[in-house]
Amino acid sequence: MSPTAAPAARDRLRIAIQKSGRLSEPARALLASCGLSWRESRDKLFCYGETLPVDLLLVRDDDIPGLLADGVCDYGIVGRNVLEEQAAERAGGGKPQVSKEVRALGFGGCRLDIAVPDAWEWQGAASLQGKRIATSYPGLLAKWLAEQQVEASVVMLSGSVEIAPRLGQADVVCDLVSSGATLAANQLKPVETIMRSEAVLAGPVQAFTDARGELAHMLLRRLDGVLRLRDSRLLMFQAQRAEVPALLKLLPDAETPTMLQVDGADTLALQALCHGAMTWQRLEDLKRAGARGLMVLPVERMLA
Ligand code: PRT
Ligand code: ZN
Repeated sequence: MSPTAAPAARDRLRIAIQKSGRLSEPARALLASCGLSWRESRDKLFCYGETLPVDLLLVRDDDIPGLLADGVCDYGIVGRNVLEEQAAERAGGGKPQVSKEVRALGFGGCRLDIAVPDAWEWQGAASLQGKRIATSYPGLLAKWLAEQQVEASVVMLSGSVEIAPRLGQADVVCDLVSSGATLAANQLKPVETIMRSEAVLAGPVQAFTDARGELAHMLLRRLDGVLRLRDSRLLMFQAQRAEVPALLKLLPDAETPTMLQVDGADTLALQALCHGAMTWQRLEDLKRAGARGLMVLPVERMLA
C-alpha cells in the first residue's frame, strides 16, 4: 500500500508489540490492565483478541514503525527512539509522516546520548567536528548534528555500538543509555543527550473511518485511566477543620477532596485521590500538620 492511501476497512484493531525484549512484558501487562486478553497462536506471532476485537502482532521493535506505515497494524508500542528515528529518516527522504506518538507510557525509559572516551576533554558539540560517530540512530544523529552546525561522519552499526571506539571503527558513539554501566565498562562517558525516550503508543496520523474508530476511542479511554492511576492512591485521614487549609497545601497533586463532618463541627474526615507518590516522608509531614489516622489505599480502576 502506498503511504498516503486510505487504510483498508477493518472491524478489528491490531496492535504491534515487541515479541521479546525490554518492552514486551510491560507492553502486554499494560494492555492486559486495559481489559484485553488474547488466545496465543502456535507460531506466537499473532494473538487473537478474546475479550475485545483487538489483536496483537508480536514483532521486532524496529519493524513496528514500518508496519504502522504500511497499515498492517493500527497501533504499536515502541521506544520513542525507534519511532522518531523512522520519522527522521522519512523526513530526510522527503516522505510524509504517517504515524505519530499518541501516548507516552512511562516505562522503558532511556536517553540517546553522545558518549566520548573517558580521557577526552569535552568542549561542547564543536568537539565532534570532523570526527567519526558510531550509532544505530543515523537519522536522529544527523538531525542533531545539523542543528549544532557540526560536520562529522556517521558510522551506522546495528549493534555493539559501544565497542566501536576500541575497535577503531569510530572516535565516539551515539547510543542508548539507561544506567550508564555499559558506557563505563567501555571507558566512555556521556556528554550530551540527543533525546529522552520511553515506550510510547504510536498510532496513525489520520482518524479511522470504520469500526476501528470506536475501538480506538475505548482503548485510549481505558489506557488514560490506567496511566493516570499508576502512581495514584486514595489518601484518607481526619483533621480539625482549622488545620485543613494547611494540610491541602501539602497535597498539590490531590483532586478536590471529599470532606465529611464526623465529630461535632470541628473534626472532618477527608479522602482525596493523590496522583504523586505517597512516600513515608509525605505522610510524616501531613501528620505534623495535624492529620490523624492516615491511610493510603490502592486504586484499582477509575472511569472519569
Ligand atoms: O529483538 P528486537 O529488535 O525487538 O529488540 P532490541 O534488542 O532492538 O531492543 P531491546 O529490547 O534491547 O530495547 C527495546 C527498547 O528498550 C529500546 O528501543 C529503547 O526504547 C528501550 N531501552 C530502555 C533500551 C535501554 N533502556 C537500554 N539500556 N534499549 C537499549 N538499552 C541498551 C543500552 O544501549 C546498553 O547497551 O542496554 C544496554 C545497557 O544499558 P545501561 O546504560 O544500563 O548499561
Ligand atoms: Zn530492535
